Amino acid sequence: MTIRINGETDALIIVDVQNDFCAGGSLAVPDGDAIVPLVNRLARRFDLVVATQDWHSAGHASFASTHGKAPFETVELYYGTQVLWPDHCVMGTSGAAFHPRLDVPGTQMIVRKGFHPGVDSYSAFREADHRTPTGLVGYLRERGASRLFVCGLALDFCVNWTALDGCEAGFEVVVVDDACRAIDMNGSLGEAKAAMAGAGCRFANTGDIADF
Ligand code: VGL
Ligand code: ZN
Repeated sequence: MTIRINGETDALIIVDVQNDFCAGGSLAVPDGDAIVPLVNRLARRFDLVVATQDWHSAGHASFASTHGKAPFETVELYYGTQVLWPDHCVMGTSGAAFHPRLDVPGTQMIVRKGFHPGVDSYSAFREADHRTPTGLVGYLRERGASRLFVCGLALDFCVNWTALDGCEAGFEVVVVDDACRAIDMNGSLGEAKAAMAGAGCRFANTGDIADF
């Protein structure tokens, strides 16, 4: 399979390549840093590049500490079951900054998400209440994008939700597998891949992209 990038209609979405999700971070994704060189190269192949930043208020509802619970326990919030995480990506902190070796100067739009204190937002498109939009669907449509390539962290959470919402919004979605890493807790990676495949997302590796 060789995929040719179309500068007019393809967009790259780089999900949450931030310090707290990389080695030494509070919610480090195993081997997360390994994708950075691939993401840097990928970004140079696209005319339209969007990056997301997990960007939580202090005391966020997705933090275990907020509920006096342990990380990776769950809690019921008004929109459903929420996995509880170590405090991470608090807005303005170094943990929320992009990885220092992420070198994607052509990025045109940065979407921050998860800043409402009471609701999480894994997806680049809408918050976990499945209602509140980030505005990214409109942005991409206005910019003429019809196919989205998604890479980043973590494959089973923010990449997954972004890919699913992208499909639902009517975009063709290609998940760039080798430019992602997963948290993989309690089978979450297998479930995420099945959900993405079921929704019509395609999977590719960077090597499948022409002239990569
Ligand atoms: C993420 C857990 C909590 C992610 C963000 O970027 O996949 N995971 N917040
Ligand atoms: Zn988060």
